Amino acid sequence: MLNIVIFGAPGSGKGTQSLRIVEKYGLNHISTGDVLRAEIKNGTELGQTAKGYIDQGQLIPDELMIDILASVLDGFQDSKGVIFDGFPRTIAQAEALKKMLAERGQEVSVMIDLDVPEEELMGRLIRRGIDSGRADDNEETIRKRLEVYHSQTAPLIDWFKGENKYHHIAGMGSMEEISAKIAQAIDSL
Ligand code: B4P
Repeated sequence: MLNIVIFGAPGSGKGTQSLRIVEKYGLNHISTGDVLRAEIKNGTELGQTAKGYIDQGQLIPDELMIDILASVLDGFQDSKGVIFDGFPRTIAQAEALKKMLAERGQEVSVMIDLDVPEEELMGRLIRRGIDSGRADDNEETIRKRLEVYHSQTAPLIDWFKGENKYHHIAGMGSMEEISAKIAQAIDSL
């Protein structure tokens, strides 16, 4: 089982690279951002709750996110492994993931940290906002998301180092160059 956590600040390339890893290794993919956006699009109660947080650049409460993740994970049958894209984003989520996988006799194989300078992140997300109209890709909300990343999500770097699962990748360069570096890290596991 290959269980990969793809990690990084907003706009670091998690979603982009996850799709490439899924294609190359045939893994299941959980993007918590995509799950929430689908709920918003379908106008569900969960979507309405999530929208309030996402539009403010805030994280959805841990208990809610952990329940969502468990139900998506339970839906995967005969899986070769999973790529966790955008989860965990807090220490509480990381601990919950460790427990959920342990209950299934599994563990995280590696956490890949896509490290991209802040000016580049801002530029990428503003461009995506213009192209896609994503409501949270505007300058004010991006700044808030970056603050939340530094205060609540970046501490996971040390947490995964403590678990001996951390792998740093410099996330500047073409999408192909970054995919090649990620594949090298996965193939060396
Ligand atoms: P996500 O959908 O996870 O969004 P993200 O972190 O903003 O983007 P990502 O990092 O995947 O973007 P990508 O690089 O692919 O989360 C959205 C919101 O949902 C969060 O703010 C939060 O509110 C909520 N949420 C999600 N998960 C949660 C959780 N676990 N707990 C609580 N709340 C949660 O793409 C960025 C752009 O860069 C794209 O346009 C792409 O084309 C471009 N790009 C990618 N690689 C590039 C490269 N090498 N060079 C140039 N451009 C590149």
